[in-house]
Amino acid sequence: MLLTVLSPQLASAQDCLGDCNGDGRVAVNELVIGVNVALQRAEISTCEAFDDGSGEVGIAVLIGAVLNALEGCGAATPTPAATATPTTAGATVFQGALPRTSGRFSFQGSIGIDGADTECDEQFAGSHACTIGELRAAESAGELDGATDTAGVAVTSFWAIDPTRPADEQCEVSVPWDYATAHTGQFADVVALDNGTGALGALQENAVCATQRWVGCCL
Ligand SMILES: [Ca+2]
Repeated sequence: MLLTVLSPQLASAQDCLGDCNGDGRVAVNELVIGVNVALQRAEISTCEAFDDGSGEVGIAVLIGAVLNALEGCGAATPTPAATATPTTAGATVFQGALPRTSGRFSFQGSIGIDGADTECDEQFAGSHACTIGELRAAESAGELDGATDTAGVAVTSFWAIDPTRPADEQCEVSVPWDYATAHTGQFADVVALDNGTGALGALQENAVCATQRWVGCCL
């Protein structure tokens, strides 16, 4: 959460940052709303004037709103706040990985993504099995270099979970990711990870579900 607040996000153009009711000035109670959204005590929908497009309230937006409150709307020229260098320990997306598994995910007594989600949440509180989109976001945030699983093994590939892909590209027989053998046309997408640089490779289609890959855990 802290890193989320500190993440350097420029506010997009707003008529007046922090002016929830559109009356042309930022009142103290409006600042309080912004702080509450930043602390995740309130939804961003409570006051869209704090939304910089990320759906969250970053510190730069809060500072901009305070400037507007002190000096009037238009005073704010939001600049990035102190940057925090993401690490896996304090990462905003990628939290770690479950041990390498076939495409028949079997965690917490449950086959498929549900069990993987539960296991991720247990190992990395609040997390779920990463989708490929989340892995790409983690890559962009520099969170994947040196990634290890819960056994301390270096991660070098991931199952590329993407619910929009066809079922037979998600190892799916009865639930997504429940197919482990190699013989009938059930495949999956996977992506390689350069563990040294944290760079993901291109999506590789038609990987056999019986092969072993990792499942990332993301927030
Ligand atoms: Ca107002």
